[in-house]
Amino acid sequence: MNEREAMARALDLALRGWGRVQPDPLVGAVVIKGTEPVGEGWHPEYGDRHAETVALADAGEGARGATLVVTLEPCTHHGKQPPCTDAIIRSGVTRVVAAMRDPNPLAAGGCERLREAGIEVEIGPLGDAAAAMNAAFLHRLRNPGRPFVALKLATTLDGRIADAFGGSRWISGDAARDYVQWLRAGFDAIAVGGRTARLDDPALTVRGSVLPKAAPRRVIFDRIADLGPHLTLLRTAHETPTVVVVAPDADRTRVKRIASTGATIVQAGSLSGALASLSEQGIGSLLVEGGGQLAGALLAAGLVDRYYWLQAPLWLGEGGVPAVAGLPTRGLDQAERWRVVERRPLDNDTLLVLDRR
Ligand code: AOF
Ligand code: ZN
Repeated sequence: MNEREAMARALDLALRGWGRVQPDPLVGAVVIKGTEPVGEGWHPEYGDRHAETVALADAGEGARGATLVVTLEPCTHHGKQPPCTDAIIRSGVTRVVAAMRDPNPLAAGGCERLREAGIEVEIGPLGDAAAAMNAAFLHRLRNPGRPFVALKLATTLDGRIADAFGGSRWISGDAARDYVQWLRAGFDAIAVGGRTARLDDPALTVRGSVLPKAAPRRVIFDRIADLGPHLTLLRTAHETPTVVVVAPDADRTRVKRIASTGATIVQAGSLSGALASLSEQGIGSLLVEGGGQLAGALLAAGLVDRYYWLQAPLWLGEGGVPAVAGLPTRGLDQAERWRVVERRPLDNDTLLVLDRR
């Protein structure tokens, strides 16, 4: 196993913390001696041990003279855990390879600290993959005023999310649905627009292989506050916290009826105002699952950071419901181009993960 392979392994290990570590980052680490892996670990849970200390403990005496390969620059601070740099220096590791620096000012500076102690440090291998994995963590440090917003849409080849007859449930296959369950676990909240809440009556709960440390909250964007208390999201608002975003001039009686289900009401005059309020309520990452109106409005306002596109191999034609509505017309020379982060087959469907440049 060379250092690059060790970093790829460390990234895989880091993902085992998905759903358990937010708002802290996913981190994985591998200790190699020559080309022999002698220890590995990951940050398993918010507040729990850091990846480096787990990997070093796994390596034991094997760490002496070895190389520590880790997906994030080791921390220097006393937080919920002691500084990883101290553990690394004690371990006898002589070289550290980190995929990226830690932009958290509280934890940063590990690189310098280790070099002062005579340890060789390299930063950078697979840095893009490490950054993509921790996009929400990085967003929070750069832009704490609004949540990291990801849009997830399962569409047909012709970009439809429902047929002309109201059917929208089974566009993608089982593997794509399992993936969405996994995806949800890593977000602070899952959102839909009011129309989708009324038509699909979704539960937006996590029912997959990862049990999130805290169940994601549910958010409904419904300016007109036209949500009946029988909707699943409102019926279960006492079990799983639910936020309803309404316009300041929404009908008072309707708003009261929604509030009486136990849902929290957020009044906002704009989408960016709504996101700022959600962020104040502790929602640092939001997965938006449609519908087309909400998706289009967020995209048009430049408020989507990441796009998870599940494309299913069928088409529904002109009468089908478009995945994204109301985007302004663009010429090719002006079109917003997104960066491909991941591309993966999920049985017959295709996952495409895109980031805004
Ligand atoms: C590492 N290795 O595995 C992780 C790091 O409160 P604490 O002590 O858990 O520190 C959290 C901060 O430390 C977090 O915001 C990030 O900057 C860094 N996380 N650092 O060396 C790890 N999870
Ligand atoms: Zn640490």
